[in-house]
Amino acid sequence: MEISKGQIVLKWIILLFINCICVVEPIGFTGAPNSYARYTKWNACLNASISFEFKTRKLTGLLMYTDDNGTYDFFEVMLSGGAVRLRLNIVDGRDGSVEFEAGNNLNDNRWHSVKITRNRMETTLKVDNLVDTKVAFGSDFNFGHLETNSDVFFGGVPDYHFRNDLKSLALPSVIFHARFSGEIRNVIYQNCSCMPVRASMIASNALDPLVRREQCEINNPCNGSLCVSTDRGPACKYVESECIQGE
Ligand SMILES: *[C@@H]1O[C@H](CO)[C@@H](O)[C@H](O)[C@H]1NC(C)=O
Ligand SMILES: *[C@@H]1O[C@H](CO)[C@@H](O)[C@H](O)[C@H]1NC(C)=O
Ligand SMILES: *[C@@H]1O[C@H](CO)[C@@H](O)[C@H](O)[C@H]1NC(C)=O
Ligand SMILES: *[C@@H]1O[C@H](CO)[C@@H](O)[C@H](O)[C@H]1NC(C)=O
Ligand SMILES: [Ca+2]
Repeated sequence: MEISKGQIVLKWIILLFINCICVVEPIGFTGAPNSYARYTKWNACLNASISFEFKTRKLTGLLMYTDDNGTYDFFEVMLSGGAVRLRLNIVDGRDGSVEFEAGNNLNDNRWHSVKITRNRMETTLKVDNLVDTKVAFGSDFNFGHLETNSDVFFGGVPDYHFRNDLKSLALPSVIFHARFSGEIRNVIYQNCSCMPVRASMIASNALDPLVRREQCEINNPCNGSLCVSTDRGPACKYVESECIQGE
């Protein structure tokens, strides 16, 4: 009896210790000119989703942007006046864009989650527990072409687009938005597959040097399950296949 009690205490001490050395660092954005983080391509097929969490004290800033390399299609997620605003175009044609908005007072320096889910012509924006759903009418619901689509940018888009390659942006106005200042973590794609996966940052510029890599990227303790950064360290989350039977 005494031994097992001691073992339990020891277990707790070890657990606490592990938690203390595994403090999760999110990705820190300074809001400096030309600051951004570049993530792997999102395969935004007809029923894909993308989600992330952010934390900020600022009312405005570009959260996420990806497009089809200058033709028509784009996803732009802004923090605007403390609300999340999503603008997207998936139907070919300049006037096919749809706008969503959800949340308010999100500049409270607490974590907020954003999830965009596609279902053919219908897209849903979920911010924390608030949902906005819109339908894009048109003929072509494919998001560009996977081979030529851009990577996914968080916090800003690189300046080189501005200097000599404005034509390669489907939504050129994206370069004029304020850079995001705050933190972002848990960028997760449902990448045209049945299971959600963590996306990795592949390049960055002018990020906070002290807050650059999530613990889940440095040392992912989850084998098979999804690693999710929380304030107390990395957590392994069992995820169900998101595939709808018969779809
Ligand atoms: C994007 O478009 C530009 C022309 O505007 C082209 O030079 C470049 O190769 C394209 N990028 C990709 C990845 O296809
Ligand atoms: C998502 O899929 C695309 C295309 O297959 C691939 O290039 C990209 O690396 C994938 N991203 C992740 C996070 O798996
Ligand atoms: C990870 O899980 C697989 C099966 O799900 C198992 O075969 C493997 O041994 C596990 N690896 C570790 C390091 O736990
Ligand atoms: C998305 O559609 C593809 C092709 O129809 C299907 O294989 C996949 O299971 C679907 N994924 C989800 C999450 O419903
Ligand atoms: Ca399209």
